[in-house]
Amino acid sequence: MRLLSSPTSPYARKVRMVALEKGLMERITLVTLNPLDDIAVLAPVNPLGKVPALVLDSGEAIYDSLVICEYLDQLDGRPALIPAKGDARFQTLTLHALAQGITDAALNSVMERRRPAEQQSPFWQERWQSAIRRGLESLDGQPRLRTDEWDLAKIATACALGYLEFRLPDLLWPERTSVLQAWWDKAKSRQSFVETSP
Ligand SMILES: N[C@@H](CCC(=O)N[C@@H](CS)C(=O)NCC(=O)O)C(=O)O
Repeated sequence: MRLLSSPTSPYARKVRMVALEKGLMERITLVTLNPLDDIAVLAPVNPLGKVPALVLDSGEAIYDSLVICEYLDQLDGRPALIPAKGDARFQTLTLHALAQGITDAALNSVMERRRPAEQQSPFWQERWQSAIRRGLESLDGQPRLRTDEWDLAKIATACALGYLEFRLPDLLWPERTSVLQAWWDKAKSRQSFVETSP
């Protein structure tokens, strides 16, 4: 399998963490590219022009990051990171959506800050940054963060916080996020997180 990836993409990091957690990296060739500069390579695989994208040995392409994580999770490697069914599955996917939504808002905010000042929208910046603040406060209240096992939701949370620390450290930490901060202090030393550092 070939994983089209960029070293700074929080979405690609999530996929790489899943592959590491499941012991699947030996089956994956990492193809590092820049989605903006290397669109000629990326678009034939993912018409949306985004990383990550996974190309199977059959030539079939899989995207986006959640679908790739699901694909890797159902290969042989252990442990399972997304529960197969029931309440646990939807709790994990919802918590993943929360972490992913924080990442989406952070990425939007970063891209907006790179535009010429006169073209930037204070309205959207405020909306994205409010979503990040509320999202972090919501993560802080999640009982999952008090458990030891890792799953896709925790991986996505680590990637969201890692991206904020990397690109928007001023948005970390809002008030009332002490549980999340304590969790983050430990999560940062997870091997799969360390190995995928941007
Ligand atoms: N929902 C997608 C988001 C992927 C994404 O936005 N990747 C960024 C890099 S961090 C990208 O490739 N951006 C290029 C573009 O939007 O044109 C996923 O989860 O994989």
